[in-house]
Amino acid sequence: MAIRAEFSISMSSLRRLAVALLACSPLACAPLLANAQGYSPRPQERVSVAPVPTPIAEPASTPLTNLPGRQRRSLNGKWQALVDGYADGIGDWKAVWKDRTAAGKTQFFEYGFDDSVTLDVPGDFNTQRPELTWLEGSVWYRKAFEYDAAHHDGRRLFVHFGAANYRTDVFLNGEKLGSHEGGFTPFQFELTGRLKDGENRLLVHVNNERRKDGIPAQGFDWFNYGGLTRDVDLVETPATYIQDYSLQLAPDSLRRVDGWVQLAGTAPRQPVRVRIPELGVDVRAQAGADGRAPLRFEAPFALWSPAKPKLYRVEVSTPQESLQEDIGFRNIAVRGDALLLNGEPLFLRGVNFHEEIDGRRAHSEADAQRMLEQAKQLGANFLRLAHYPHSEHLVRLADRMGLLLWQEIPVYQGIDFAAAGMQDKLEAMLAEMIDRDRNRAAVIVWGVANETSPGPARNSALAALAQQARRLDPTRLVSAAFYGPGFDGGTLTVADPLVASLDVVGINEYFGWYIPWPVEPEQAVWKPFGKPLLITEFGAEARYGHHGADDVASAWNEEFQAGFYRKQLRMLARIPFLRGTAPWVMMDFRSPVRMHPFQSGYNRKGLLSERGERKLAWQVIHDYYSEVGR
Ligand code: GCB
Repeated sequence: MAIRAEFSISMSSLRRLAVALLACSPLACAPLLANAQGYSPRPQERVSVAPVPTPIAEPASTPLTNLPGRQRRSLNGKWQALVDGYADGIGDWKAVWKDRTAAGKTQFFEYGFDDSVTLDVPGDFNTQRPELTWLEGSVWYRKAFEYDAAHHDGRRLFVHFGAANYRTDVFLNGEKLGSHEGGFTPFQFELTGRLKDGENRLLVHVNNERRKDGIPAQGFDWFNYGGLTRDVDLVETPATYIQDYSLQLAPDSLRRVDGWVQLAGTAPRQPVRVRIPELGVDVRAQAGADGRAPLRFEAPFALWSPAKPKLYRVEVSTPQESLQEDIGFRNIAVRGDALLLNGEPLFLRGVNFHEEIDGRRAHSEADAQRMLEQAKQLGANFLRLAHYPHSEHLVRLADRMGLLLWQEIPVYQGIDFAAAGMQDKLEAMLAEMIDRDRNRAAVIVWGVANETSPGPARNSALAALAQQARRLDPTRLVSAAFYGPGFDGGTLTVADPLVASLDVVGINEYFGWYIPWPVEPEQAVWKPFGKPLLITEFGAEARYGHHGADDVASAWNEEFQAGFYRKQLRMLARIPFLRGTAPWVMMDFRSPVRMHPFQSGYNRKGLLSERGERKLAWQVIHDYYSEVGR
């Protein structure tokens, strides 16, 4: 399987060249050739302009959780946009970030937002204008908003981004607020004290070039949608505010919450109160100098489960602020190789999803609704969100619809674990994912990696991440998806030191597609891990509407794919410690590395076509899920 990783990287470089030579408009080709150094004119032209200081990045504040429960103003909608082919505007010379307006007829700036195109936020930029289809480069976004200083006196204001892919620099009125790296997790900057009365302008530079030291790195099997892909909000808080809280059942209990509330601000020693009126819970605690208020209480919860996704209205308050949201209470645990939900054995009838719908990055609650309904129709109770945190809308909806989730960070295949600063980036990304969703009952597994190869730097990095996940959230399971098993002395197993650090083992297993069957399915013997096993991926390609014999893989037909799954299920039925399966994948999805004529830029392992048409394999899995674990 390691060969597959290299293959996809070299194929993607080839794709870039092919695209550059054959398909691009000059605009889209530019970033393929750029090395992001930026273009500068000849030195004598420079001297006539006063040097502009390089903006200094400031650390972002920790993103606020429970955004829907806060006082906020959406900045979604049309943003003015400039396409910066060579990522030239970020430097001191072009300095697009200064958002200058020419004074008089003799001053010229070679950029301008006033008559620029607009892009919808949220939304990837690639699918909004044909000339941006293949863009892997920089786009500048601008949005003006009004601020009334008198009205907001004593309050704090933050600009919060649900996600932006991949690297983002944010400026307010020509001053840098900070930068963020990572395409799928929220981040924010504080605006307090920097706002003008009246009109203010936010400028956001988003660059989606794939990077060798990125997470994910340069080779991955999905479309690299760039831009402001999720909601943008202005959020207002009191001077000392509720930053986050954890209200979940303790790992060893079906009644007890071991939680905390975290305050941030200048006066963190404040009384804190948590109420769940429906249960008569009214708990008070005191935050210390670090703003942390630990709390513990018991209540006769009706436990959340896929069959009954009960949510309680919870109120968290301080004397200055009161936040409400709906929270479910459930317990997920591992005992030996058993997986237990609320103390009962659980089988995960799963399916994998990418965050894509109608050939674009999905981002809204309506998108999530369509995706989750498909999972329900299949008979699934579990989704693996591949290969990055999906939008908060989807996670909250899963809470309401009773779907369990595996959520992972995009630690995918060829990560350069030894790169400078990599561990910090990994830890920041993991924390951003956990901080956003730690109160969502639906989420039961934090995934720390997908298909990474053992080695000293990787082993220690991922073991540390697994520990960090437990430290940040002791109420959920930690896992990773491994390259599919080796055949060792007659038994199938994964020999990887990382297994020891995980609660659950995930295996991506492609016998009959990438890997010839090592034995007949009925003869396959799997070595126990002493932990639950999930087959986190298995799948084969078929183009919807193509029919033929079920034993001819090269025909890419539906019968072959359905037969592939039937054969797989014969093997899976014989693994005593199997606790769940997730076919790869729910829907065909865009992937530039897929170059077979039947693929034409799509990974075609979907049970559904990209338009939602059911392939024969859908019925095979549907039938299986109407029986297994019921
Ligand atoms: C995998 C990867 C997934 C790919 C899939 C495939 O193992 O985890 O991202 O899309 O295989 O179709 O090759």
